[in-house]
Amino acid sequence: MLRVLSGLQPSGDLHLGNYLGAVRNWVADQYEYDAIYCIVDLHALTLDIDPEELRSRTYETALDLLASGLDPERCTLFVQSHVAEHTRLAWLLECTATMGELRRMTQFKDKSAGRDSVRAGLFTYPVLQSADILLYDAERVPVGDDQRQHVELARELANRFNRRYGDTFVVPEAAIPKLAARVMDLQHPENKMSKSVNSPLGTVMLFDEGPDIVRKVQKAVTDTDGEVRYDPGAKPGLSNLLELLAVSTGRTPAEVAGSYQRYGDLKKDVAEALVELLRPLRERRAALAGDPGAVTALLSLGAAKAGITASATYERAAGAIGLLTPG
Ligand code: ATP
Ligand code: LTN
Repeated sequence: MLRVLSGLQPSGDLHLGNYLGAVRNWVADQYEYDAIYCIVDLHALTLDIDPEELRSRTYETALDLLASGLDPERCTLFVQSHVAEHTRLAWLLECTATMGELRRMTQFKDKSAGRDSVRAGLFTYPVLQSADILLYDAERVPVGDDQRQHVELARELANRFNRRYGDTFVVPEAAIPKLAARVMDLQHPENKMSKSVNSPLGTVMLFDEGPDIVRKVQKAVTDTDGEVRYDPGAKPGLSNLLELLAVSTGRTPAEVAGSYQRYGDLKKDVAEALVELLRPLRERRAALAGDPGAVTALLSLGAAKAGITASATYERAAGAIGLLTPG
């Protein structure tokens, strides 16, 4: 069965972009593939995060993912730091990657811009991500559009390692959705909706109450030409709304655009569709929050399962690169 792997940082509450660009597709993939999903707590250390907050967010992220529909009977869900091979393989890959290729990573450029002190981990972040992927022989990596370059790097490192040391890694491919691969901020539609940017009105959180979702959509920034038309370049705000309605109702943005004359009517239907889309998630989360022990137990089971594959791949890579097998 085809292997799928993806990861999510426990760096904040989930938003609609995370759900539509990634997590919703993870849920679908668990029914078709051998699916492994990882809460990447080590990646969250690349920016400033309070220790207590990291701990609680890691747990909350697990709850969010389960509420989104991940089913531990159908997929493996675990915390990255619970499987030591991620950092062990990352070192072998750091000795495969070059400074030049890491310097070209746009996420590094964005996240380091304007800071006078940048953590070395932020620079090597994409190498750890490559380790996450390559450890599990993943063929498919479902992510939003912003991760395209990181998955490309994982492909490049896998190929380079295989050429140098013999066939060791499966070469992965990004699976990026056709719609909603880049959900834009409702207030700043030229930017992607993001966990690490403070834009409360522009970001629809996955567990926002219905009235908050309605208010945010009503206040969404559009344009003044008054024509309902799908044109992300010229009309980013309106096109974002059209995409949101299209993805929630299984149509294309152009089809959706054809059914509206007025921005106000479109906004009303977008808000309604999002409230309905997210309602079951909110209900499931409330049910899960009552049983923290069950979630922790499930994560440790996930790590044990993931660890079996991870250690086999690591041993293979360590052997290929010439590390002496411990006796
Ligand atoms: P940050 O913006 O702080 O980097 P994030 O919101 O991008 O955080 P991540 O944990 O880095 O969150 O991303 C989890 C998944 O969600 C990734 O697959 C990413 O591609 C996807 N994703 C994030 N933002 C969006 C968005 N606005 N639209 C579509 N997909 C997104
Ligand atoms: N860098 C990703 C999170 C991430 C990931 C991964 C995604 C870490 N490891 C492995 C896919 C596969 C992000 O910021 N969204």
